[in-house]
Amino acid sequence: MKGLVVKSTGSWYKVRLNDGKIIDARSRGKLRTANSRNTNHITVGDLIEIDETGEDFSISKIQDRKNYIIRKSTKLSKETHIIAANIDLAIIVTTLKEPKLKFGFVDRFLVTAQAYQIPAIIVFNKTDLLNDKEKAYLKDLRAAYREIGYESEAISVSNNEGINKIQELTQDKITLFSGTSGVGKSSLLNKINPDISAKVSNVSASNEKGQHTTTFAEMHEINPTSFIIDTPGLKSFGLIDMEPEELKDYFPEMVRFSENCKFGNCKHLNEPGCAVKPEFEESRLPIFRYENYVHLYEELKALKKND
Ligand SMILES: Nc1nc2c(ncn2[C@@H]2O[C@H](COP(=O)(O)OP(=O)(O)O)[C@@H](O)[C@H]2O)c(=O)[nH]1
Ligand SMILES: [Mg+2]
Ligand SMILES: [Zn+2]
Repeated sequence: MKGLVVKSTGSWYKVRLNDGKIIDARSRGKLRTANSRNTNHITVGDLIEIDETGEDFSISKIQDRKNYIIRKSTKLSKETHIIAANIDLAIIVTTLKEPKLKFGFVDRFLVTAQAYQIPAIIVFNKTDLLNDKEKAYLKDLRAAYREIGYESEAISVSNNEGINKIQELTQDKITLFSGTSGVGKSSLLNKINPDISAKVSNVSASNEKGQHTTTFAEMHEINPTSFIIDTPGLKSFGLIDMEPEELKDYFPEMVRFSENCKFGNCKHLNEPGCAVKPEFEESRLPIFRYENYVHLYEELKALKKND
């Protein structure tokens, strides 16, 4: 029998069989996939084979993954967690306020998606909370991301705005929802399919921090061909193992201009004849992206030192 892992709790897994039935299965010993590093744990999104012995189901094989996404347990930690596998689309859900926009998180996630070649889009939720000035700011921000190469949507789950568009985008796909807690991932899921009833947290106005209500990534069936993976409220999101020199390759706007740099290995920091840095400095590309690049570069450098 073949199935799709929809939830992983460590030793037990919820598996969706091809006929739509959900069963509990156990993993049998150590399983390896061909393209795994330290990520040979069964994860949400894995396509697996199942043996049935009496009442028991055990996972006997993981199919090779098309892709997978991991995160560091904490920013500077070496320990990695695999979040999900076989993702068709990554949606980073965020807000301008309640909670306040965390640029770092957005770009960090975009870098990760880029590194794994997973198409990514940004969804700005809670537009109902924005005044005219903030709406104008969001418009500029979305234009900046579009210029770089990332599409985005502005939605309001509360006001039912833009939900159809998200339904369209996620149809016939396995989509990963990511974003800090409190931005409305579970609310959006429930709106897309009211049968799901994912737990919605309360964001207290005083600290603007969402509560931590989801612990494990879980895949929800929207319809028999569309699935959405809700991820735990990630506070920090460490970069995957990569060389600091590699980071520039995951900023598509840098790749676009880098062929005009004097040096082939230009990191666009302080090298002479760099064609990329002036694009940001002279405002043809958004400077916040460059600042986030430098920040992430320093972080990767620091990680190397700790080795
Ligand atoms: N004003 C407003 N609040 C929203 C919207 N969407 C979700 N919320 C609220 O934001 C809080 C956190 O939502 P939740 O779905 O649990 O966020 P998650 O942590 O990302 O899953 C809840 O109180 C929701 O009611 C929205 O579009 N507008
Ligand atoms: Mg949630
Ligand atoms: Zn350069």
